[in-house]
Amino acid sequence: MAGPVDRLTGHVGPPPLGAAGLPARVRRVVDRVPPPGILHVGLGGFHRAHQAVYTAGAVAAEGGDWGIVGAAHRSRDVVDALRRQAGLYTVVTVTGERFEPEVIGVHAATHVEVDEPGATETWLADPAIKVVTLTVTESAYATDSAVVQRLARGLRRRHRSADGAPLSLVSCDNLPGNGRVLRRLVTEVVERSDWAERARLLSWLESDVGFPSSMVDRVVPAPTPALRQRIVERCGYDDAAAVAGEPYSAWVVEDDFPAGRPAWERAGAVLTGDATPYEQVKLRLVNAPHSLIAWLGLLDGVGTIAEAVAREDIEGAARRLMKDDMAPTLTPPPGLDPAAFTEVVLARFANTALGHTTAQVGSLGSVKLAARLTPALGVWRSRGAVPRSAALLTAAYLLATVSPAGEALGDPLGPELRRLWADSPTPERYARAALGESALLPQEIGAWGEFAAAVTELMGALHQHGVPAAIRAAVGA
Ligand code: CS2
Repeated sequence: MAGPVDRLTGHVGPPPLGAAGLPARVRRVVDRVPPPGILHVGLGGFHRAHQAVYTAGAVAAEGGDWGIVGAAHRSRDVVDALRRQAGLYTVVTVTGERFEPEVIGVHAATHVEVDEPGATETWLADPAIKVVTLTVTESAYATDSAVVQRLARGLRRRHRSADGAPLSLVSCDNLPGNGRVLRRLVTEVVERSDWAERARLLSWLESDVGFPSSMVDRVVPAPTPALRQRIVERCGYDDAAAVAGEPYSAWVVEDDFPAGRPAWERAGAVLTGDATPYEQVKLRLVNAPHSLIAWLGLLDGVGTIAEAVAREDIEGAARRLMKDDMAPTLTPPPGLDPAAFTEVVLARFANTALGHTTAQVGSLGSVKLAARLTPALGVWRSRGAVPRSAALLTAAYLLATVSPAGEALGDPLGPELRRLWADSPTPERYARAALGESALLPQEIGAWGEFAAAVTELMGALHQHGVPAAIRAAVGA
């Protein structure tokens, strides 16, 4: 089938994915979209290149009614595309040399929450749904967040109408103990409600609803028009829901699924009793250096993570953060050697085909620091030693957030930091005020004098002498 005709030029565009058969070089992972069994909240690129790929692999290996109902919050593009493309979309694995497209088809239904209010809750109450997965970003984990409120209302409906059929909610966001956090938040919403059945609902949540924690890992940048164009060229069709990701992918999930789950282990996931050691390694040895690279890069006007980590000084700073300040705070899972993993991570960040922007990784800074840095700071404080690379990370965050690029980073703490910056006579005073007066760090860490002194010193170096000099100052050179 030919694609749309351009009204001005008469040029026939590429057909949309799914209109004609797939080219021989593009593999389709599952032949048929399975009936719904999973509700996913947050239909972004990461979900499409991660959990959906594992589910497609699981269904391809073992079958099962594990189609995904995808709920997008606001954005219509992906929902429109998936509807047009009968649930199909392309995931491309990319490196400098590789461009490997695969077609995923596991989304049985999709909706946009702001257009169909109540749809997510209706699905949550449907006994066909046995698993809910979530990628809603770190900032949605709060009792007053729309996501958590919606989940609580949906669970209430399920408890009433589906005879309380058991299910599990799996957080796939980068937060320590994400499942436990989610359980606590949902429980708090119910406790604070005036719902008559509150007590029964709470005991049902306790006995019949699983909140497994999970560690997710794959670098998946926001898709670009260039990717879409490349797919037209390489695959011969247009795919408005396509996404690209790195070859590396990992998912470790606590095996707490009272109503069953897809055979994700057949697609490479690890099912475990306790995801904590994996989560800690992920946050401290992947996400923390990612943030450092992003903010140092942003401060020097470097556009992508790959370009930033190609700079010897920035790569060295990231390696020291991992080796000196993060690895010594970890009890890694059996078989994981932090030194070897560090090199794997740095090589992943060097992937030039990803085009992952420093602005994307640098966004939502205060929320990310709370998950990536604060727990390790607690360890160092109790040991009475100052982690200098962690202080550099904090200073880089504080300066990037008030830099000209900072406003676009969407950090909830941004406006307050910009106010403190404007009110402070020197960068050093700003650093002190940010640590002492803002909600960036827990009080005891904000009040930790030696750490504050290191951040203040490195803030001064960053501001007066620039990134390379501050990196040298962090190692005391
Ligand atoms: C990144 C993560 O944007 C960010 O904050 O650090 O999205 C990172 O790419 C993934 O967690 C990698 O698994």
